[in-house]
Amino acid sequence: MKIWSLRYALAIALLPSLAFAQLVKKDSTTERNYFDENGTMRIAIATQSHRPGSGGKNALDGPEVMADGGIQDLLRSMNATVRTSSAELSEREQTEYGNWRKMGYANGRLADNVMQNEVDGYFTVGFLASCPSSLGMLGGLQQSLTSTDTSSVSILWLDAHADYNTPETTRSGSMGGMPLAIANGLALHQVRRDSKLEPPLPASHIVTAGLRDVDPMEQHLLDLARIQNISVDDIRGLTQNVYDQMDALSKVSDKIYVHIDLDILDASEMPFHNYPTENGPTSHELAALFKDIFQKYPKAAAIGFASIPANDPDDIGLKAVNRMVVGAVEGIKIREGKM
Ligand SMILES: [Mn+2]
Repeated sequence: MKIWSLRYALAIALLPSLAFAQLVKKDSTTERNYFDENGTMRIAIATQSHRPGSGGKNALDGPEVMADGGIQDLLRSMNATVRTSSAELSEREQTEYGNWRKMGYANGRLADNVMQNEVDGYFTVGFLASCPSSLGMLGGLQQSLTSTDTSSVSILWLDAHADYNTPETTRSGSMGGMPLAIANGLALHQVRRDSKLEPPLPASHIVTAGLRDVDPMEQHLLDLARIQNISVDDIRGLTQNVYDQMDALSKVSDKIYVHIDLDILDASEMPFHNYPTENGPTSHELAALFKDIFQKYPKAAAIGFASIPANDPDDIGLKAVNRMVVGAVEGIKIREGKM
């Protein structure tokens, strides 16, 4: 008798605080801040090593090289705790014979890790084997949101290429040229769903940046969808267009993923990428952009990089990646008053 009444009393006493906890939990944007009570930033490095094809002309070395290329010590020297995860296929998934299906599975595992990082209050830095891994980054951010009613993630896509081809418009047949179209729900729905991105992103949740090598049919699709672009000159000059586009993404979404194909860099910093492209921004200019974006836009929630070439003389590409990660982290520290 006595125990029962004690239980009731406890339950009644706890009810208001439980209800309050629920309310607080719903507001994910104010709850998230990536710092512990001592002001130490929590950063998670998430690697995903599976790619949809052979990797093109040059094998790209990518995720492990980026994760073990000095960035962890660099971040710790900036008063951060760093943890790592890698997206591992289950035994059943490993038996899958199809490379595209496997890509979706690997993205699903990446999505699990990114979601856990968000739940635990860790800022995710993705080191990715190729651009289709961006679907797993988006999937993880979407899964971390408390409501499944809307697609509240958006993407800033920095790349010399739009990667907005579909199986209809592609000339190469490479899935590496399709991830943004897949994220937008134009094609390969099963890959997107395996990446845990459902529903897809509306076109208004997508902004590209630094494009300078777009296929004509791909450009037609971009024009139809009215997808906005931040030019290389906008990046260099931090022009009003940067803020207009970031304002637009902030307005329609709860979490913004910043994705970088390293071939956005000028060929002088990425000489052995599969598709080196001239007239790109430098890593210094991009680091300044990321510092500014992550400082000014609290919804900017993760950053991911794909991928550095195995042939990287003097670690020039690796140093560029580290510089850009530091830029983003500095921006977050400023926005949270920790710098
Ligand atoms: Mn590219």
